[in-house]
Amino acid sequence: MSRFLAVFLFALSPLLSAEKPNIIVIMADDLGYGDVGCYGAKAVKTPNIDQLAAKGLRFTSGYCSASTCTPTRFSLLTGTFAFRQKGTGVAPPNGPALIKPGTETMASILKKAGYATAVIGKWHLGLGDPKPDWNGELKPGPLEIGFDHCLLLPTTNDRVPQVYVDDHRVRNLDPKDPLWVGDKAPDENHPTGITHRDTLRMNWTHGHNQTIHNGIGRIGFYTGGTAARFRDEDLGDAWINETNRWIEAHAKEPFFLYFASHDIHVPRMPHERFQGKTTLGYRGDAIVEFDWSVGEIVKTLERLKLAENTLIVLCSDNGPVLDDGYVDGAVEKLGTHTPAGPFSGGKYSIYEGGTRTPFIVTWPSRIQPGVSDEVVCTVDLAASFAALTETPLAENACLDSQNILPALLGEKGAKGRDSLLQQDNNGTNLGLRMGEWKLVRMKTKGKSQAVVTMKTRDESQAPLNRLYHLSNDPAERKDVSLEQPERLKAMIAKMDEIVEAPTRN
Ligand code: NG6
Ligand code: CA
Repeated sequence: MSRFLAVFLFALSPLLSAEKPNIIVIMADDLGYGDVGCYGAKAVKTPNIDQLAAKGLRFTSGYCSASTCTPTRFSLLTGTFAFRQKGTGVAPPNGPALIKPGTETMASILKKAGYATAVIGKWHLGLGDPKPDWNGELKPGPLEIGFDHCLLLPTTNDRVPQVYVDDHRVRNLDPKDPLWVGDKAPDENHPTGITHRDTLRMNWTHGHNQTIHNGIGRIGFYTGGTAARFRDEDLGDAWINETNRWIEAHAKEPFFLYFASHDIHVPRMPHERFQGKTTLGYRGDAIVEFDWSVGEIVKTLERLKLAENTLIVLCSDNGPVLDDGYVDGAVEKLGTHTPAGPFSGGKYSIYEGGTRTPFIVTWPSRIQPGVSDEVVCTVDLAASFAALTETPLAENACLDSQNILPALLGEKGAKGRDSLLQQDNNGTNLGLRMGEWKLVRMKTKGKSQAVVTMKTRDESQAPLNRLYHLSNDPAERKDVSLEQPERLKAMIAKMDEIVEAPTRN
């Protein structure tokens, strides 16, 4: 290359390929703001996550975009709020691929930027069109929207089937024992969590009483694929083994890994070596397993001398829940632990506990350690990574993703979001944060919405629109909408504006 060309290229791109950081998004499942040590947890020790926070930026206002899994993951990858596309609530076992091929995603952006890309862990964004072909090619899926490789738990582990999807195929599937998945029992003798409840090793409280696998009732029915089925206890190890293998194979090129742990979603069944590690039951033990995974990833990066130039974002897909359908001790053994920290609500809720979660960003060679109070959200990672790698975004792509890279990197004076919309599962109920103010807009007065630090609050008399001052009242207990009619009006108008039109800046 001529010197001129080199100088020209250098001027054009301050981030030459050698300097491009590797990017790892570690997304926990149902991990609450108060569930880890560096956010105040005492009953469970998370040394690896705490170490990450000590070396990077710990956000006190880091959010996921929805209070359930599928919509948060949809908007994480597409940079567009899930409520803009119908059918993006919690995906069923035979649900189709929700992100259509050709959609710009975090993975396709980084692939264009020259990254090797992979997703390892829980998918829960549907496979196939119009439904998954479990015995054939499972596509479209991650490989059709920018990932080079995937090893997946196809839905979520309380839903069938318990098999790994390796690129386009179910791993270890014996063609002589085809896998069948359906939403009705295949025959009247099919054992279920209802007919064989006394054989279960983890009882159910609601739902989760259809096909039984590994002594645990699930949502949905399946038969066959016996050799392909995994043990719940082995999931954490499977993700780490694959991660180590994949990172080693791509150590010499920039890579992007979306590491989607299943911890600490139900059924909580951590590996035997983590069982009993906390006083909180399997929910706490699964947090320890998650923390172990984080430590293993960091260790691998250090061993391969990649740690300095790897940007890691650690986040969660929604807030915490105790009883999510199984009897696993989470309720009985809670003690004084506060999974949502100082906030109200949790999973399914539009209160802060539903979406304000641990959010840590590290990049040792670039980020100064510290704590940031800037408002940042998982929906913004797509546009921010596009900016980081200088990849232009198409007009119709990542419609709600704002480039907040300087705030994510903790640059001096850098601002996060001015306003942030939050949705529940289907976007029926919405929240809007603007500075210290929070508008909660209910369409329905659901019981699950009204949870104060995991306890039910009677909201039968509450108005549908409520206003809270978050620094005075982080638990959103004192509605000030009557005292602040002008502010209420302005925030409702702002919410309408965001709902009607995308918000990319
Ligand atoms: C709910 C399930 C819950 C969990 C959730 C999805 C019942 C009664 N409840 O419908 O257990 O699976 O969906 O969780 O079936 S998420 O984190 O993947 O969004
Ligand atoms: Ca979740």
